[in-house]
Formats: sequence, C-alpha cells, structure tokens
Amino acid sequence: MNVAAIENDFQQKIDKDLFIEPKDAMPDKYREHLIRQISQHAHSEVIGMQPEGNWINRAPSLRAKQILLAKIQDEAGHGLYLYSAAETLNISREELIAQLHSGKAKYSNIFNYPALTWADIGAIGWLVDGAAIVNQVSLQRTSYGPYARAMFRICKEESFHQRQGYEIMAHMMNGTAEQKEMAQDAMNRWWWPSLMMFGPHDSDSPNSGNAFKWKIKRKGNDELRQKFIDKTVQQAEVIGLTVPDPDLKWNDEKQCYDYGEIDWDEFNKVISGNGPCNKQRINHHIKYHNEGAWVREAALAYSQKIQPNAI
Ligand code: BYC
Repeated sequence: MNVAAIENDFQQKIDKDLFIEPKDAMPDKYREHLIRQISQHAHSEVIGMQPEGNWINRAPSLRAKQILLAKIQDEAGHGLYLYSAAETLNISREELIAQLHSGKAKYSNIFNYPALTWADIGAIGWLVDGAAIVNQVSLQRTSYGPYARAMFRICKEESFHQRQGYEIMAHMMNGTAEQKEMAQDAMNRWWWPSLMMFGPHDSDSPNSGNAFKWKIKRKGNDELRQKFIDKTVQQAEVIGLTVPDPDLKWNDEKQCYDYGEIDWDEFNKVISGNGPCNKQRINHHIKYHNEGAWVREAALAYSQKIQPNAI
C-alpha cells in the first residue's frame, strides 16, 4: 500500500471510532504525536512522585503515611503502564528517559512547584489528581488502544487519590486556626498551576488540530479546564476554602463559572525549564536513574539466563 492509501485506511478506522493497535499501519506523524504525549504523561507520573515522596517521613500519622505510600506507589505503576504503551510505538525506554534528561521531553508543569507543608499533600491529591482525572477520563476514549486501556486502570486509582487529598483538606479545615490557614495557603499556591495543567487555551494549542483529527483528544483544553473548575469550586465551598480568584463568578446564562486570566508567562517559564523546582526534579531523576543502573543490568542478565532467546 502506498502512503496515501495507508493514511486513507487509517483515517477511515478513526472515523468509525475503531481503536488503532500497535501492529496497524499508521502515519508517522500520528506515531510521533502519541510518543510525545504518552511519554510526557509517563514522565509526569514518575516525576510527580518527588514532591509527595518528600513527605513520607513527615506524615502526621501511621494511617496518613500508609495512604501516602500507597498513592505514590500507584503513580509509579501509572508510569510503568504508560512507558509500556509508548514502547508499543517502537521507541525504547532508554530513548524515552534520555529525552526526559535532555529536556527534549516535557512533563507536567505542576510538578515544578515545591510541597512546603502537609496541606500541600492534600492539595496535590485533591486539585492535581482531580485535574488529572478530568483529563484522563476523556483519554479513556482516545484512539490508540494501549493508551486508552492504560487510562481505565489509572482513572480508578486516581479517584482514590483525589478523595484522599480532599479528606486531608477537609480534616484540616475542621481543625485549629493554624491548620485552616495552612490549608488555605496550600489552596492559594496550587489553584492556578492546577488550571495550567490542562494546557494553553485551545486557540494557542498547536497540537490540538491533529489531536482532534485523529481522536487522540476528545475534548479541548478549555472544555476540560472548565469542567474541573465547576466541580472543584463547589467542593471548596463545602469545606470552607476560598478559591484565590477575585474574578470567579457563576454565570447563570452559560451555567458555569467565569474565571480570571491565567498567567501564561508563568506557565511558559515553568514548561521551558525555569520553574521553581525544574532543575531539582531532573537532577534527582538523573541521580537515581544512574544509581539504579546495576538493577537494570542484573534484571537483564537474569532474564537472558532464564530465557536466552527472549531478546
Ligand atoms: N505541562 O498543543 P498543546 C498526575 C505543552 S500526572 C507541561 O495544547 P497537547 C500525577 C505541550 O506538551 C498527569 N507542558 O499540547 C502524577 C506542548 O508542548 P510540546 C499528567 C504542557 O499535548 C503524580 C505545548 O505545551 N497528565 O496526574 O495537545 C502525582 C502546547 O500545548 C502542559 C497528562 O500528561 C502542561 N500542563 O495538550 C500526582 C495528560 N500543557 O509537547 C498526580 C496527558 C501543555 O509540543 N496529556 N504543555 O513541546 C494531555 O492530555 C495533553 O498532552 C495536554 C496538552 C492536555 C497536557
């Protein structure tokens, strides 16, 4: 089949809402687009373990520590499903990690902010995982089969993550004046970066055109952001937190909240490597990746010993 025929056949499958599977013919640009997005998603899950990992030893109770450990372990699992999904597109794990270390591959803006207090762990679970679920539920219907299937399990786990974060915030808002202040401070610092997680406005989103044509994206950045705002503002009100946006206002006609302008300069600064913790996050990853080289070598040697023809 020539290139035009392959592309035609491929687009017909997409238009019929069929999943594209690893061995199906696909345009190079579709493959590249998916490698970019899935690998960035995988890197986000793994780098996202750092701000939370910082609090394992300082969790305020054994219960809180067990929950946090389980959550962080889930994030590692999400990273693994996603790296595996990306590898089905004919790229090796080594290449994906090299792209992260060189700065060629991005990861979510949100993980370049520090987790300063225990309330930040609540805010990460509630707001960051909450934003991630809204985006990922829509990705369950993305056109690439392995990515969509990874999303099913990830979404189930993220919903537990979101609830544990909300529980921490609700607990603190029921506590002393100092605890309430700490929860509000975390809300103030994580709200805007959480809105940025959905990416630039659709009109400034260079990847959205192809993403819609190929049904990688089913909903736009702005529609998902709005959905997140509408459900989260109500949750904040229930526990007495104030959303740090003076322009936030219910719009009766549109039946959704109007919200203030997002600081896109800050977003661009953070995603181009100049946020508060970018260097720390990457240096940490490089250090432990290098220190873990012997584990990868040993695992490879073992698998070759028990299955000499496997590789
Ligand atoms: N951060 O054309 P656009 C988690 C980049 S982890 C950084 O709209 P697209 C968790 C974008 O890559 C969940 N960069 O892009 C883990 C592009 O640059 P490149 C993470 C961003 O791809 C541990 C440029 O801006 N979720 O939940 O159509 C603990 C223009 O954007 C961001 C995912 O990764 C950003 N926020 O749409 C706790 C979801 N936004 O690549 C929790 C999967 C945009 O051309 N990804 N950029 O150089 C997606 O759904 C889409 O990639 C996005 C962006 C909606 C994020």
